[in-house]
Amino acid sequence: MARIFIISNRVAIPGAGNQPGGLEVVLKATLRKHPCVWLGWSGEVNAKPRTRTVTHRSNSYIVTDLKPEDFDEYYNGFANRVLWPIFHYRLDLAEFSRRDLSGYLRVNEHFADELVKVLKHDDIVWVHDYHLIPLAKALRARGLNNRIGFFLHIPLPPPEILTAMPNHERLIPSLGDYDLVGFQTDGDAANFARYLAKELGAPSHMSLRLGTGDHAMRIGTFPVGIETHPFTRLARQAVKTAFVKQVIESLPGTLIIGVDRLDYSKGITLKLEAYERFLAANPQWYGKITYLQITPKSRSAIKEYSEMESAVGSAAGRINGAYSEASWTPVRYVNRPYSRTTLAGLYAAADVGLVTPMRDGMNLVAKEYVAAQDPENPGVLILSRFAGAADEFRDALLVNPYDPDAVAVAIARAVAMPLGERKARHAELYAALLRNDISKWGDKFLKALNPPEKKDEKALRNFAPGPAVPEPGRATRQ
Ligand code: GDG
Repeated sequence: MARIFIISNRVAIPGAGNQPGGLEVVLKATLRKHPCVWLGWSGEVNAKPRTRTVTHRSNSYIVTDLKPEDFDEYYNGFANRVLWPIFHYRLDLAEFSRRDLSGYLRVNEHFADELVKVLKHDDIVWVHDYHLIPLAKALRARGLNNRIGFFLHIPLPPPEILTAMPNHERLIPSLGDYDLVGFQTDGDAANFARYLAKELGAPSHMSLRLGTGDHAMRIGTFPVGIETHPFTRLARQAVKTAFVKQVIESLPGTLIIGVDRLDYSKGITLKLEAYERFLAANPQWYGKITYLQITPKSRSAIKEYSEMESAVGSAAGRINGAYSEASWTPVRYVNRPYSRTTLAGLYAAADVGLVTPMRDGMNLVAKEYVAAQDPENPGVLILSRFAGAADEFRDALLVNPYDPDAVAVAIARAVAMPLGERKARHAELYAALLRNDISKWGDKFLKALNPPEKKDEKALRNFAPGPAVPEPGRATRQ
């Protein structure tokens, strides 16, 4: 049987104390169902990099170290100072350097070297995320003819933004070396198709020839989800644990929860500003409401992230300075991670889930919040229209995160929403969760990547083609 190779920047080895993040959550079901080999960076930086293999149940984990210059140029540099901001529509934060780009390409070559040592001809390769865009090209250059798929977890901006990235013409077309390129939303897929049409003249039925092999590249939409029922069960249990009970008892009254990695894409300071405006306009809530913001640190070595840490801390301090009483703290800002069980319990206890990223590929926190609610007395989800999840969650209170006044109004509406409306909205949101349960996601992608005969087109969700947008078809490389 063909083995499945998962390739991503970081590898979440079970029990190794990994940092929280969406990738681990979405791959869990695939790793449980199929024997997989997961290859990526160990998280260690070494002048003399080592590669090692760990086995856990039926899966193997191959992890390789990065050299100090690779860590600077590939990870902190091109991936997180160029691709992350630009793909999140933040051209203003991008800092391009040729040195970082060559570090990025070098690490992709290194991953390809490690892979060719272990790949067999019929293995299926599934590459994840923006760190590894040119990996298929590097593998094809080494003569590999395997099925190789790519899934982008973050948004893909329109060509008007993407083409402002220096050397985009070197990088983006290299996606043509994959057999299948998957996106979170139809909008992201359409942006890619528009890029291909504008920059490479791809005609509407994608007869475009890209790359060097004889593979065909197709585009599909595969929105990620969560394990809905297990998360609901976890939340039911979690509210009964001593720690969650203790936290909830210390937060009397109405509870608003936000859970975001410390990242500028998540819009945390604007969210605090919205809450501040809600407080200013609604004195009847003084002493009766708490906003708990859980924000584990991430990428602290990058300047924008350490600056954000102090900006978020001082916004929380400003609100507490202005509104606190001896008996009431309006914002509780926690800068550390919690266990998944604790998170589930806190979601369940919260009356409002406040999820307002300025741009997000999907946003699993929004999905976890909905899964954790008691259907007989559910909380209200306030969701940014710029999160991928907004495509499926039409029954959330959708907001523009750039407009703190509007978000403040949505908070006021959420905390006063009658039970009947809360139940009706929650039922729709829960049904949407089940439609895209993560247990089906990996299989959908893998089936589309490696179709039994020619039934592959059916496994792809169509995206709405706009003008000059090619339909999802085949692009053959010469
Ligand atoms: C990327 C894309 C896309 C957060 N704090 C803690 C913790 N978390 C968990 C959450 C959730 C996950 O991390 C975060 O997922 P998101 O989807 O919200 O965001 P990213 O990490 O930016 O993920 C995103 C995702 O990939 C999947 O494709 O949705 O758009 O940016 O599961 O619960 N987990 C624990 N403690 C914490 O303190 N245990």
